[in-house]
Amino acid sequence: MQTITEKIDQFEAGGQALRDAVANLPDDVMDAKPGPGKWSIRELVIHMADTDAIAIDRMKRVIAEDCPLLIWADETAYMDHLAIASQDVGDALTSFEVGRRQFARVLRTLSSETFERFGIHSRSGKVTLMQLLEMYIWHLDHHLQFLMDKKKNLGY
Ligand code: NI
Repeated sequence: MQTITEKIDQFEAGGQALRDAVANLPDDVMDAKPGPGKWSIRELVIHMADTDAIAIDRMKRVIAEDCPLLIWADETAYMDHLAIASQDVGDALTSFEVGRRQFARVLRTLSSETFERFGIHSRSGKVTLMQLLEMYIWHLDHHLQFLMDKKKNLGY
């Protein structure tokens, strides 16, 4: 089983993993929609940055506030309404990477008891800091699998 330190390292390493996954891909590949899943690789990267902004905010609240309410976000509505095509993939990668690097510094200072603190998600109920950390490590792995399969289907 992974230690807390190993989980934090894995969370932080996600920034480089996402960057490596899209390195040197031409624009037409970034925008193609080959499946699996309906998003292009560009949309997927923007989704990762958008979701991590929410993820890190949730974890900050659980650390700093008592039993905070964590509001559900509709990822499809974000994709439909937030001008994804106008956003920059390079900036999304930087935002994702810097956000994780900076927040990993915070996580490394916390006691193991702090990882048992919790918030209340508006749809799924009680969730601990440890569960949130594991969820967002999983979230990147989950989408990286889609990304790799999309690349393979485009001959990359
Ligand atoms: Ni997702």
